[in-house]
Amino acid sequence: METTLIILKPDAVQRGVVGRVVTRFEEKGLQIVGMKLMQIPRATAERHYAPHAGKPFYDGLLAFMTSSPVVVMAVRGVGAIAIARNLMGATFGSKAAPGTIRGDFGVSNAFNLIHGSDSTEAAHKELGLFFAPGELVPWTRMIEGWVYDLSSGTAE
Ligand code: IDP
Ligand code: MG
Repeated sequence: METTLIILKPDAVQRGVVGRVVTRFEEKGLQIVGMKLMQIPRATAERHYAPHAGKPFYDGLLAFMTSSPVVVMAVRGVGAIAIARNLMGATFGSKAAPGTIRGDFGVSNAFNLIHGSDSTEAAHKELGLFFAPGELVPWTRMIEGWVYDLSSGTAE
């Protein structure tokens, strides 16, 4: 099982598509184990996007991400990091395939609705940036045995 950090960016909140985007994760079978509305402090955005520091789009990205509230989610499942990235689609809305969140909801390069961690290391770091210990809720999902084949003893 993996847990990944998802951010519904300011454009998703302002455009009123939070519910429709969250639904995609629920419908897929991923489990929400953390969720909150927040305005990202500048220092948190800088740490989150540190790998992009110095790139031409970095300053604009920080301004965008701190400009208006976001919804942050912790999402759990077998292979959740890669599944979430596939649900999101390619980085630029103009290039993202139909059927993906970015492909269906946006056309912009920067305003692409959603962030998802891209590796286990990134997920660990980013979950720690946005959720305090105790804010993640490890609840038992009663339909687990219909989302996964549990007959071998592990979720498949
Ligand atoms: P990702 O979000 O698909 O992982 P990254 O390359 O990590 O894409 O870039 C982080 C974010 O920075 C993107 O989601 C997008 O909002 C923004 N971004 C990336 N490249 C560009 C660009 O060339 N122009 C404008 N914004 C960009
Ligand atoms: Mg990235």
